[in-house]
Amino acid sequence: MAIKEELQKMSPTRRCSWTKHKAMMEDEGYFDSDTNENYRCLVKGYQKKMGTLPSVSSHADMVADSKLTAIKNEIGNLNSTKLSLQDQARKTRKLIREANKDALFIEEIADAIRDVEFIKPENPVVLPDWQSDEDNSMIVCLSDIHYGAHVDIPENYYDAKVAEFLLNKYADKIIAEIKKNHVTSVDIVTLGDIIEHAYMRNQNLYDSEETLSEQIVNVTRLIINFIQRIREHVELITYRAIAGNHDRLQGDKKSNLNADHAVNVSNYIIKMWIELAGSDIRFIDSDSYFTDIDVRGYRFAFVHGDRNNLSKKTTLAELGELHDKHYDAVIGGHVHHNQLLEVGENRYQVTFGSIKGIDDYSLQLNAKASRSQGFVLVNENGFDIRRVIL
Ligand SMILES: [Mn+2]
Repeated sequence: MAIKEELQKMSPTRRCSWTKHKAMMEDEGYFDSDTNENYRCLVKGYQKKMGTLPSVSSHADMVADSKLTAIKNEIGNLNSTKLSLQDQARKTRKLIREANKDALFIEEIADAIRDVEFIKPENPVVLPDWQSDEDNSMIVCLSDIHYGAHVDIPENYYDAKVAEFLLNKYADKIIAEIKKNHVTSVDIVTLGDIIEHAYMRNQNLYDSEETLSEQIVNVTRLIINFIQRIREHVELITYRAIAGNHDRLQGDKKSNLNADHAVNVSNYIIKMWIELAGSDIRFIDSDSYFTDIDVRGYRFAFVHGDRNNLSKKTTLAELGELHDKHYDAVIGGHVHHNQLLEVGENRYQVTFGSIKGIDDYSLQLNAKASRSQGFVLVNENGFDIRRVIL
């Protein structure tokens, strides 16, 4: 009504221009509900009244969230491309480094071998004791030498010289048992941690005396002396060795190749010594972290003890299941103290002590224990697990 009156008041030219203007607005969709600001405000006002209009802040969040997601996706795409490139570059660098490191390491080992004088093997005939009908077999365990460690605390002193002295003392005690028990064959089993290894824990860095290569070569020289010392009293001798956690050449347990450990290198040196120097010791190949021996109908399994918990009563049964054998005993080291656990009828889980003895680390753990090693005497009537205090 008001519009009609207004139009009639207008001059004819003005009336014409207004009508044209209205027509233009219609063409541009001014009165369309989708693009009409007034109409939109009307709808919003209604939504607000009904309580269905999102609040200002949550509306802003909705917009920001979708943008953020998009940005995140974009950055994510960029990043993953960048990371895979970086990863590849890192892997390549690592390969080059490792190849050089391996070559260096082999050279270092060769140098260390040149510097060390190995004992000349002798293979004497050992006559049996005619006075006795008894004859026994023996398994001699050698565990946790931690060669290269330097311990200087009120409770213990340990270094390379002490290691040599203790290994000789252990050999002599074994020889006394060999004579007493008329032992005619000996299986020597090294149970791991032959070296301290400089790179494992920060503390070990300060407690180590020699380089890694020197540690491996020098402890191998002592092991060879130990074997030869016993060989002078028994003709039939085998040697085998498994690795411990300290023998791993890389600190990281997961990244480690299975055969990448000091015992592997040591075993090669011992095999070379047997072959090149002419010893009649029999070297027995075994897995890196497990070996077993059958002696006169009894079966013994050997682990270091870091991967198998010898205090857990089911470990012997589990190893038997895994290797499909009935084991009479499983023997390990690692914990640096002597323990004998009967887990079935005449079935045992055993840990022998260490050559190294108490150190700062065991004091921190409140795990003091004496130096000890051990052996098993076996004959047709049974077996006897014994420790040797050093
Ligand atoms: Mn150890």
